[in-house]
Amino acid sequence: MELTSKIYVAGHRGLLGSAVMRRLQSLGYHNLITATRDEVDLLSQEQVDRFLERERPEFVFLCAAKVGGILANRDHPLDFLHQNLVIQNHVMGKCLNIGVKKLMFVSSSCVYPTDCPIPIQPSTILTGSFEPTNEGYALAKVAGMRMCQYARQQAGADFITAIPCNLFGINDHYELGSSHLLPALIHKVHAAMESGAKELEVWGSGKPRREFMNSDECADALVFLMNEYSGDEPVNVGLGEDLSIKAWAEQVMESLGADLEIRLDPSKPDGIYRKLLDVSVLKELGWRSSMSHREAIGIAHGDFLERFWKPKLKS
Ligand code: GFB
Repeated sequence: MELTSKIYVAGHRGLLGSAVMRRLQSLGYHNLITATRDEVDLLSQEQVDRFLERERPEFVFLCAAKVGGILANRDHPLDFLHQNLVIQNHVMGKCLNIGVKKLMFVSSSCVYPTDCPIPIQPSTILTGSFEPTNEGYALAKVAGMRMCQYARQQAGADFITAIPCNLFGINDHYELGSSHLLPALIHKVHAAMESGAKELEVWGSGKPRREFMNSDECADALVFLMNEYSGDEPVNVGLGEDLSIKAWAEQVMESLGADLEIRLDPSKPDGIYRKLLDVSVLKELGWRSSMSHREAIGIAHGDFLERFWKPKLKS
């Protein structure tokens, strides 16, 4: 990409899309196009077609998606399958039609089979069944990844896929019923500190392991890949290390300065036991992470206070 390239970030208000915007802007890219949901509803083929026909971007980061934590995914598989298929088909279909220079599709580590060797390599996609709690979302993401590969093979289009690990950071969702693990822990630990509660409720057995990365770091890797990688194979994006759910709870308590007793709630699902990504390709290409967990939790806590907690106290 040139600094003057016309770049469309789909989903620019979301956790990852907003981080991609910040990264592009900080690097000096200044011809960025965005559209809010009110301006262009990505669920409408007509609106997407009109927008892309008019704007004709050269590069596209497809970050727009319906996302949620384990309960939201388990309880609304229809929405996760349908909305994600529709959004990605509309954007990728029209981008093929107008002939963009390059498109990056953002997938998810939930595309991997429940039972595959750790660390997980992209070659294991579709070698086994999906984790049931996120099957709808995973099916949509696998379809998007295959669409990128077929677009390369059949149409000669430079469509690539990145597969990030679990993310958290600025513009995350903090509602306890629908959020992911890290924003939920930050919410619960902060609320307990404010109320003087002594316990922290942690769902499931506390034993599964998760790889969580700050969204700005992930965005840095995505912009790097857009410039450095053109290939058929999806590229994993992560840190190459994971922690147990219990260890994450302890890490959040330590970062926020809390000392609570963990109370496990076995009525809630554990989900997949482990999904640590093999990030050797990203490393071989030259990308390195630079943020500690403590720093990443501090950034997310600041976002939680500004956008969620303080406005809630005022209302
Ligand atoms: O981030 P998360 O919701 O989603 O993490 P997944 C779920 C894990 O954290 C389970 C435990 O083992 C939960 O039992 N956990 C403990 C909690 N306490 C909490 C809590 O308060 N809230 C939440 N949410 N979890 C997602 C998929 O799976 O992975 C998405 O649902 C997406 O589709 C994402 O692909 C990458 O890691 O299980």
